[in-house]
Amino acid sequence: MLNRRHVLTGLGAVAAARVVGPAYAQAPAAPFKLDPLPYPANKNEPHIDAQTMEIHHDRHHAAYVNNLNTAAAQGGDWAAKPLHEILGNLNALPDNIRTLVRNNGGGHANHSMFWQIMGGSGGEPAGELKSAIARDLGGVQKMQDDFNAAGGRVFGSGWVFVTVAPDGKLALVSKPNQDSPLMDGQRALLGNDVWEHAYYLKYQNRRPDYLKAWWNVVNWQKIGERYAAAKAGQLTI
Ligand code: MN3
Repeated sequence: MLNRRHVLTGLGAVAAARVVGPAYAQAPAAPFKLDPLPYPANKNEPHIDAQTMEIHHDRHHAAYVNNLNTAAAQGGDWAAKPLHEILGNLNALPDNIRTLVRNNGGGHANHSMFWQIMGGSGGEPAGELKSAIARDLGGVQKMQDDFNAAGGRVFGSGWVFVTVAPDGKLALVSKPNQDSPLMDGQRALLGNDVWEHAYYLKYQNRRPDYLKAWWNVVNWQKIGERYAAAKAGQLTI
């Protein structure tokens, strides 16, 4: 019996490893590092230009990582925890670094998710995820319309997310600055960055055009993997 149980456990672990991609199998802990873009910077052309991708990843995201490490270097046990746990317990942080960690830890988590779900060719999700979108968000077209409208309503800088609960339930949420659904103990299935740095070179003040075009570079296969990981309790960031 013992052997059989070990075999089953082993198979379960292998299956889970296949479902859960390496970038989000385990949320990172300090020292935090900037992973390279998972595709060339021009992969999202013509919808998102290579220069925007490079500046956004190599400078903006890099700055969040550096600032988060600066906060971690000030000491405390908190930095040994995985990022989703840190962001889920901001109140436990020392007062003098809480805002620094909120802004830069949120920025690191949000952008780590963001790169991963782009680099695709848009279209439509499949299978269980498509059914969940129909059930909870009124279908793909309505989800995209509502998401774009929410993105247009963000005043100043922020994000729009579709969150996923452990039971697979989806919801649309927008957040200011670099706040993350992780701060509410939730998980982001997908999200779009509506800070001007995400689109200004190509779209200037036309944020609605950017929001609409962004769906052309979404990678539904990756998002489907994130959905499966969330339902398996293994989506961290
Ligand atoms: Mn950004």
